[in-house]
Formats: sequence, C-alpha cells, structure tokens
Amino acid sequence: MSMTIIVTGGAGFIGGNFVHYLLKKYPDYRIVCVDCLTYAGNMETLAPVMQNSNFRFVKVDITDRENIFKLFEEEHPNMVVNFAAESHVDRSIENPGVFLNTNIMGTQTLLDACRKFGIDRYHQVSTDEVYGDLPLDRPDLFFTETTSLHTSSPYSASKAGADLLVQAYNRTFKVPTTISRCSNNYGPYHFPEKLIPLMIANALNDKPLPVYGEGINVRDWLYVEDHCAAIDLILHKGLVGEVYNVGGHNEMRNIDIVKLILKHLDKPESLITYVKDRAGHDMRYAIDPTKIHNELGWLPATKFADGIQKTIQWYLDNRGWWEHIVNGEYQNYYTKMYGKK
Ligand code: NAD
Ligand code: TDX
Repeated sequence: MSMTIIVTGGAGFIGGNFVHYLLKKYPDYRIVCVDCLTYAGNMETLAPVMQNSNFRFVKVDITDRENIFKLFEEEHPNMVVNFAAESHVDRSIENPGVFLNTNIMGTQTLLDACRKFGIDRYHQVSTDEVYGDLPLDRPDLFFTETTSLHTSSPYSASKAGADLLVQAYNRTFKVPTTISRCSNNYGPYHFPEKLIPLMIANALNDKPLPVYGEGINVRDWLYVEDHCAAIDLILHKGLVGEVYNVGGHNEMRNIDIVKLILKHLDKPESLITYVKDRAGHDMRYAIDPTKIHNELGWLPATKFADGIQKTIQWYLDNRGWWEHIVNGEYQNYYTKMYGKK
C-alpha cells in the first residue's frame, strides 16, 4: 500500500537516518520531511535523497500552526512521525524556554493538525529520560512502560510533557497515537555535541576529551538503525494508544566508551580531561524492551562492537560533514559551554 508519511526533524540525527531507512525500504511511499533547520538540522544529511521524486523537504517550524495546517491540507498524510525536538540536555540547562516551546507546543500543533485533518497514526518519538534515572548499585532495575515519569532536566520534563499531551489527545480526541521511548542512540549523522560523536571528533583533532564528573554514569546504547526498525514496526504493527520502550540491553559507563573510541583511533588516554559534572546528571538509564520484543518481534540487529566500529569509520569517511559543523557556529557554543568547566 502506498502512503504519505510526514517525518518531522528529518534533517537531524535520528530523523535523517529514518528518512533514509524509509525511502530504501518502501520505495513507493511518499516521505515529506518537515524541519526548521535549527543548529542541529543539516541539509547535508538529506543531500543523498533530495532528488528522489518520492521525497519532499519543507522548511517549517512545527510550532507554526498556519503553515503546518497548510501542509496537512496539501499532503493529506496517512502518518506523522515526530522527531523534531530540542534534544541536548546541556542546552536545556542553559535555556529551557525553547525546549518547552518546540517539544511541547510543537507537539500540540501537530496533534491539532492530525485532529483537524484526520490521520491513521501519529507517532511520538520520546526518550527513556522521561523515567528519570536508576541507581548504579541496583543493576536489577530497568525502565518498563509502567515506570512512573520522574524527570531531571528541562529537556526530559519537556519530553514527558509532550508524552502526556499525546496520551491526552488519544483519550479525549481519539487521535490514533503511539509513543516510543528509546535509549541513547549512536551512528552516522550524529551531531558532534553528543558524547560519542564529540569524542570521535575531538580525538581525531587531538583535542581534550571532556568527561563529566568521574565518567561513571551509565547509558544504554542502541545503533540508530535499530531504533528506525523499531519505529517502523510500531507504525505498521503497533497498537494505537500504546507506549513501547526501545533499547538493546547495552549499558556502558561513559568513561569506558571514551577509552574504547581512543583505542579504535589509536590515540592516547592522556587526551581524557575530567570536567565539572552536568547539573542534575542522571546516573543510569536501562530499558526493559520485553514488550516490543514479545508483541512486535523487535530485536536489535547491531552489536555494540560492530556498531561503534561502523560509526567511527563513518566519521573517518565523512570528515566534511562534521568538520563543517565543528568549524562553524558550533565553535561559539563549545567555547561557552566548556570554557567555564
Ligand atoms: P537532533 O537534535 O539531532 O535533531 C532534531 C531535529 O529537529 C533537527 O533537524 C532540528 O532542526 C529539528 N527541529 C528542532 N526544532 C524544530 C522545530 N521547532 N520545528 C521543526 N524542526 C525542528 O535530535 P535527535 O538526536 O535526532 O533526536 C530526535 C528525536 O529523538 C527527539 O525527539 C529526541 O528527543 C528523541 N530521542 C533521541 C535520542 C538520542 O539518543 N539522540 C534517544 C531517544 C529519543
Ligand atoms: O562532553 C560530554 N561529556 C560527557 O561526559 C558530553 C556531551 C556528555 N557526557 C556524558 C553525559 C551523559 O552521561 O555522556 C553521557 C551522554 O551524554 P549525551 O550524549 O549528551 O546524551 P544524554 O544526555 O544521555 O541524552 C541523549 O540520550 C537520550 C540524547 O541527547 C537525548 O536526546 C536522548 O533523549
């Protein structure tokens, strides 16, 4: 069956990977990417698909009600997948307002458009951070879909607010929604302000690798393509009104990731620099993916050892993509954020 899918935030890391994934897997689907191109949006990520006749890029802010409604009127989408968000915890500590506006009000605008024009599915791409964190000394604890929301940063609070709104629109207005809550992603096109791409870029440039606190915080890493496959399954087989946790049981300490990257690149550990910890820093994230495995048959395909190797190779092969970023406006952010640490 042919269909039109609006993918918001498709010029960003996961949304960009998802656009590539969909166009490859469903050559007859029409994919309409909506992105306002904040600092995190990059048209170079979409360059390989811009000439595809089934692909359309529209530069619109998801909070821009008039133009979002106009687009729905033009495209009559069957589905919307909302990746568009302010996504970096550190930036949310510096400037919470834009997070609330994009992540909550932008979600409301999209939901209102779905309500007005009708939709088969609205999918909200959420995060494990809505559950808060787990203690390091309780490795038996995991986040399930029924774990209560307990946020730490303005970023996670804004994502939790959006999730609640999605569930309210499902119950009150019968908008057919689903939500996925995924753990930390890594892979190609990852903006080099996040841990893995930042450490790769700095190591390649022989710059210090800034590790927050003692580097013992734990994240549960998933290769981005596995996240794309999970969302694809939820869209096609998931049940309306449901929440699905997505994660691959791959918990690692930050310091171990950083050391692994240095080893792969044959760079010295003396590049590691411990810096002031993130305010409110979550200790450990760990997803229990039993529900999506049992109900939809999802399992991650990429082992971390292979995924990190592929990711490092991608950054070596695509220096232009990230060098444009680290040499551009991002420099000002980097000096501001790490100059005082
Ligand atoms: P990203 O920051 O790389 O990309 C976000 C994209 O959204 C950018 O292209 C940006 O231009 C666009 N955008 C931002 N504000 C917008 C607005 N107002 N209107 C239109 N477009 C706008 O983010 P990402 O890492 O790809 O994350 C995508 C989604 O997945 C987010 O919702 C995030 O909360 C969620 N998520 C991310 C991770 C992760 O590890 N990166 C894990 C779980 C969930
Ligand atoms: O310079 C750094 N040094 C460092 O030690 C940076 C940027 C990060 N860190 C630490 C903080 C975290 O413990 O590494 C860990 C990962 O940090 P980020 O890459 O900023 O990711 P995180 O805060 O875990 O959030 C990510 O995963 C969940 C995404 O950015 C979110 O969008 C997603 O919801």
